[in-house]
Amino acid sequence: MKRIVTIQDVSCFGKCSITVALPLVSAMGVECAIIPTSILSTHTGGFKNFTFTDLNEDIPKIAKHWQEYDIKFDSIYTGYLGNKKQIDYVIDFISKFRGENTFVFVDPAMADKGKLYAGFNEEFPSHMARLCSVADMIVPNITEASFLLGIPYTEEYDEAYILDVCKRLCALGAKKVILTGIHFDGNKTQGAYYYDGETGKTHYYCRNTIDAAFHGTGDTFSSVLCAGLTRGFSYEKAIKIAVDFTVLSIEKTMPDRINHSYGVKFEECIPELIEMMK
Ligand code: PXL
Repeated sequence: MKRIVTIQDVSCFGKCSITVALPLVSAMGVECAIIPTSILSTHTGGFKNFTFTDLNEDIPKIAKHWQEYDIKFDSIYTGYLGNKKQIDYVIDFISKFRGENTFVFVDPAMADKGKLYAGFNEEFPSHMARLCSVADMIVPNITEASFLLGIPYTEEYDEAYILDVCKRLCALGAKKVILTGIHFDGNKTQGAYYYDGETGKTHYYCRNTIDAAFHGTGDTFSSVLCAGLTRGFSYEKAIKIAVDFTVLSIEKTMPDRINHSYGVKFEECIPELIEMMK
């Protein structure tokens, strides 16, 4: 069995980060260890007065204990990180736990729709860019990509622009990029655009756009994608499963979209996820 360690926050209510990664990575038949980096009462999207307690100093302590047992991971999967200090500790963790075949997957979860999430200052993306520079694969949306590169955010683009963004992200140091939420036909469809900085290969997989926004869909996509790639699925298969599962989770939530905008009902789709892997 393959083993992932995911390093991100625990948002106690709201279905994102670790509360999405653990069930989905497990459902995909991959062992999931965790390093919780902060504890929040809810995620920061749409809730007011959420609590935030950082666990910064636990990160090196957990790493040191694991080193005593020579614990190894097939993949290191990072998501939302709350401050610069956590990013520094995570970069240090990667340098200590990266073996020859370790897959380092970084979801620079920090922004959407042109804006940084609540609580991040304008300096934060430069620290996330340092983490991206050591990744085998990064999975930003177009807002995050713009912040990482320090370029204006736009939803008006063509494939040449997207390819250039991918190339510039690889120039930061990331080996492969998957841009999420990419559309080329006036937003009738959207999907994931893959670029391999080593071979120059590209791949695009999209589905019809659903006109609604839910929190945690990026984490749903990343968790399934990282687990699929860790299992050894081809990037085409892993991307297809991750996009199709995210779309299915959104479709299942649509009838209850007003009450449930804080997260998607991915739990009801786990039987289909297992089918998709066959
Ligand atoms: O889903 C990304 C995410 C993770 N963790 C926290 C968040 C968000 C998005 O808003 O606020 C705490």
